[in-house]
Amino acid sequence: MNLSRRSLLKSAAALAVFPTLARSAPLTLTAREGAQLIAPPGYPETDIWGFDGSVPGSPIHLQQGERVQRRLVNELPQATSVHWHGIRIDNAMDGVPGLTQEAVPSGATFDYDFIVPDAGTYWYHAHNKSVEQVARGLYGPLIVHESEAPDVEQDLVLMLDDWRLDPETAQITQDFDNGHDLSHAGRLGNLTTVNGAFDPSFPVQQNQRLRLRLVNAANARVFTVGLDGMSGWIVALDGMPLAEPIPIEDTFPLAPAQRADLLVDVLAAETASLFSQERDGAFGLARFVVAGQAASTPRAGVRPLPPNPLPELTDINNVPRHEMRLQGGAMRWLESARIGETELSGRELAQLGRFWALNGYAERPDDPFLDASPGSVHRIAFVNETVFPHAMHLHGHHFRLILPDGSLGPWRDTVLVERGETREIALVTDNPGNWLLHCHMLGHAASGMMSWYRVT
Ligand SMILES: [Cu+2]
Repeated sequence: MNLSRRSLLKSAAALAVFPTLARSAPLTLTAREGAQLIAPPGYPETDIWGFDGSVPGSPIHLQQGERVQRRLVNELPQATSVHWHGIRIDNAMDGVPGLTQEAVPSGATFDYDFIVPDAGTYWYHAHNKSVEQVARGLYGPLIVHESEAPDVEQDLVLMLDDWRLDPETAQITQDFDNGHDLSHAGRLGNLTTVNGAFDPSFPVQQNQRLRLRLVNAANARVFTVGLDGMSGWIVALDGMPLAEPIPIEDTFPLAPAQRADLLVDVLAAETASLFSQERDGAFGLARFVVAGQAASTPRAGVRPLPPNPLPELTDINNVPRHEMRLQGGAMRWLESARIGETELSGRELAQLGRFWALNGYAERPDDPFLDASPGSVHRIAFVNETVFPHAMHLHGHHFRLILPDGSLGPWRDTVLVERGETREIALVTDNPGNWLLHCHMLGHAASGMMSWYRVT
């Protein structure tokens, strides 16, 4: 083909007139209303808000090190944003209104563009008015695959949620700012789902090995997860592989926002199940219906997943230790706390819907809780002075738990701090930016448990 200078100029002009045709159109993630059967069969569909109109929202699957590009399109009647939970991300893409970006108004868009450095099980969710928006269904899975995936027959993402529905209409009750919930355990529901469905079933074969990627997307419920008819190992927590997989011998807690990757073998001849053990008994979350045999015996043993490129963190002696006291809530009512530099009484705070505080602040303070230089090591002690558990989440970094004997435990991004307990963590602040630090019981975050730290 022989292009004249004139036709070259013409095509250049065409590119200028239709620039979007010259580039590939961005992939979109549309936050919008939808309807879905959440409740058991026989109930009407529930009106939800979802990414691309469903709950969970569109799954995002990538290879480790790949780039995520999504144009958030907000078709909701409220401003929103997206937080990519557990991704050690570029700060500007972290999705926190007022800290890393402005909330995206109705009808507007925002382009997210970042690299995923770590393989594992992550999730994304709305981060504006989260107590309402996540409760309405604005979350989805973000799965980053290892270059060498473990040998399994099925890789299943199971997003656990807890809904408060009107038992007559199956519609979401809209009491998101209910003071009783905010000041107690948070918004606990009356219906649990996996992947937006009540008691779903998955076809399996006996002696199949499954990877179960559990994600707790609930506002406030700590699931106490157990397996029946399956046995196996926890191989990753909050996305990060365990150096030594933990055999599952009992139930284990999965707090809001936490993830656990399991490798399990199906032992049952008919039905296996995933359940949650609550105070008043166990209830089923999902069933695994067995049809046929994959092998005559289960596989032997398990190997750890390949490690992620986390910073070196071995010596935590002689590093600064920062205390964060978790305060307030029912039965430990705040006497006073600050909003900005104004000290308010507990009564005044309650009138503003504030029931909790972190180190005396009932709102994200102007100054960071921790001002860290890049690459420095810090210990944070969460001192729970309340009578409720809290799931403390750091944006931007994973941290290591410090075990009671002082040794370093698994990497996590969310730590469950039980009532009256002190949990210590250690981290290397290697990711510059302004990072949120908050309770992931979303009602607690909305009513005071918000702070932040800075790496500059
Ligand atoms: Cu909390």
